[in-house]
Amino acid sequence: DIRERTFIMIKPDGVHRALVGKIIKRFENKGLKLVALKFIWGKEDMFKKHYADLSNRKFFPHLVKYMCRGPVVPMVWEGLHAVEISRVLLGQTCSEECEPGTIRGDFSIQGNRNHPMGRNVIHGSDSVESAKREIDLWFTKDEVVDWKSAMHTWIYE
Ligand code: DAT
Ligand code: MG
Repeated sequence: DIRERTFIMIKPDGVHRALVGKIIKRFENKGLKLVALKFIWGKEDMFKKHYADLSNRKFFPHLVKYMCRGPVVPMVWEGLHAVEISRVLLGQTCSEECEPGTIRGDFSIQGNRNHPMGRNVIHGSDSVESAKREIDLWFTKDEVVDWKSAMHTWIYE
């Protein structure tokens, strides 16, 4: 589905480390299309909802606190298999195990199987269903823009 959408969020460490432009460029380079973006300092209750499926994990309060530590950049990107392709661009959850060439592999250092930790720069939806839920949580209908890129016919045949 070339209209598939995924929810991506640059985390507070990505913002503080001035990686916003570099990260956005990677999604643009791939051929994904930006359909929504904002710059906000997220509130605790939003991150509790966002990470609701992890709420019974021991690291949950730590994770929510980290996400509240600074501004974030929530975005929606659209394109063929956007969810899966974006997860590949991101790399694994654990930064130490990420391939170079991925966002987490290139821009973050700490985190292994035993201690995944939080400072992994970016969030990306793990399924089409969670993408829909996350997009609805962070954006109103009006904030997600339907448009056709001038490059469309040179990215898809
Ligand atoms: P991902 O962000 O790759 O989708 P996830 O949804 O399983 O990973 O977890 C959300 C975030 O929580 C992840 O980016 C880092 C943190 N995290 C995950 N597992 C953890 C753990 N066992 N200990 C500490 N932090 C963890
Ligand atoms: Mg996840």
